Amino acid sequence: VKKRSFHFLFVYILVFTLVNSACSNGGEKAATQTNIASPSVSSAGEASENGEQGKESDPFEKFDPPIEIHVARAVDQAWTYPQGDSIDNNIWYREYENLLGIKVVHDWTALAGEYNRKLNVSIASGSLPEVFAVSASQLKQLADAGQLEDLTGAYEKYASEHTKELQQGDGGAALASATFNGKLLAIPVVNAPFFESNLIWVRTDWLKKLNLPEPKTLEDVFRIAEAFTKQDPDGDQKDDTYGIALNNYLYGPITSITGLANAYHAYPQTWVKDENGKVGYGSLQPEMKQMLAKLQEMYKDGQLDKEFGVKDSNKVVEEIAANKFGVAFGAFWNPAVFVDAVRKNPGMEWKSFPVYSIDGAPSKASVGFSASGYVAVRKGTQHPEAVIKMLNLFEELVHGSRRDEGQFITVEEDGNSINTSRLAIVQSGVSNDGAIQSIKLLREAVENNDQSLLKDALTATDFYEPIVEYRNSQNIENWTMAKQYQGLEVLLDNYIGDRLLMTAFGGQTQTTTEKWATLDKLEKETFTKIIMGAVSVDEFDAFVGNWNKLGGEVILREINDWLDSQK
Ligand SMILES: [Ca+2]
Repeated sequence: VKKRSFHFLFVYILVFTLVNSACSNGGEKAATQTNIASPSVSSAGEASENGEQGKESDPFEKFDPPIEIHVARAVDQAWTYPQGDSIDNNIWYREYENLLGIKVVHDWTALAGEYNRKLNVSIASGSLPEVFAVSASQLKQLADAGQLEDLTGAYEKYASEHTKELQQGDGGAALASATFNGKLLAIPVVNAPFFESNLIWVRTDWLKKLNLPEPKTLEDVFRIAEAFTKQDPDGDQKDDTYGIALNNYLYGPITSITGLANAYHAYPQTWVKDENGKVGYGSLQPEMKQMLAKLQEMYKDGQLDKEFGVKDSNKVVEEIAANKFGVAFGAFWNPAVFVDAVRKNPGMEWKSFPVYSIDGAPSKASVGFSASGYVAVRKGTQHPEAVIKMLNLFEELVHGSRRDEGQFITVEEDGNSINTSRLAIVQSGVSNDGAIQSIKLLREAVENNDQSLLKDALTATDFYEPIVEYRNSQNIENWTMAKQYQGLEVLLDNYIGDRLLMTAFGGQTQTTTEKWATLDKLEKETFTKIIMGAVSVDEFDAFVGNWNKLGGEVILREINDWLDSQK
């Protein structure tokens, strides 16, 4: 059951382990620039529509005679292959050759943990392969050095309509992040940060017990947290429950403070653009201070666990199972971590609500960037369009009309499920628009009791049966998926359009690499001390100054310079 509940995440996240691992040099932060258009791409679309190129190009046009493409790639020792296959000879490479006339040649492969170091050696020695995965910072470095092929023309000419739709389903932010001085210098691996939005999860069985209505405002949520602390919602006549569950990491998808910050219009751990287009750091916003003051007040009143500062999210989840908490801010998929608690405590029930705002102005959900990595092409490569064709093929076989779950995504062999989609050289995901469209189709299918309405859904199709079954039988086996779906509906009804605040930058600058660990520690330690009342709320102002002094100011300058270079 657990495996199944996470399957949804697999589909749109774990497929990209390859490229992700290639760019996780210290964990590049993900982010977006919602209001930076992609000039090259949008003007490109117009040009081809106007028939500038004459006739339409075939996105799958086969190279004749066949060509060789020299690639570098990250592999993992834990990967398994269908009988007879290998990293050098697999279903994707054969399809590239048969359908597209592209023969893949490995210049080198490296274990995922070694890939970045090895690529940096290739960059330094001027011996780049033709096609390779890069992180945002490697992309910037190579772009500055003029070592990358301009893919603008190849993308205009060969990207299929389907590919373009998927690539631009985030408003164009991912493509813009791969565009320097109007030139598209890499293919972004897009994903849907839409799914990261924090919701308010509430134990509705406790609401019933205390005769409280479901929350409709943030004030209601605070009242509920107080009642859950003081009115013995678990009925054991002991003062042993708290309001809101928090963990010592403060952020993340489970028992996080991000949702509450969003309620105050604060966007911690996010690069936020101001009205002049300059990027600032959301954790420094004055609204953050107000939110921390509220948490300090709740802590003082016994509504937060006195020891949250030493408990990680696993520990907090255990305590949820021990009936300690009835409110938590977290992602739509949190039922996957609550389900063990529900099994242990028959009658425990959770429901998600949108993050209501402190002042009536609609809250926004702050989320990460829509590109998690990039595939680049060395300058001078004879056929840069090969990567576009390989991308078209991936989108077609994994997210398109030729979707082939049993061959190009996973292969079942001897009772084992073998991931084959990760073997593709160019991969990408479903972006926000595609994800949102899929949930709309899912809702239509569920409401009409008609599975055929799922038709073109790119994600979420796994949800249909468990939701319907849960409605019929209330079986715990389907609880997780049914409750996640309830969360997805809240996302759909609240966090689309301008209520989704994607971080404005997804890269890592020189100073981020050097100073981020220090700055992040300073942030979390200060905020934890404020919440616990160990220091005054005004310590926040000193923190802002220190953060800037210890490297933050330099990082913000670097980010703004970087973004300026992409206009
Ligand atoms: Ca109690």
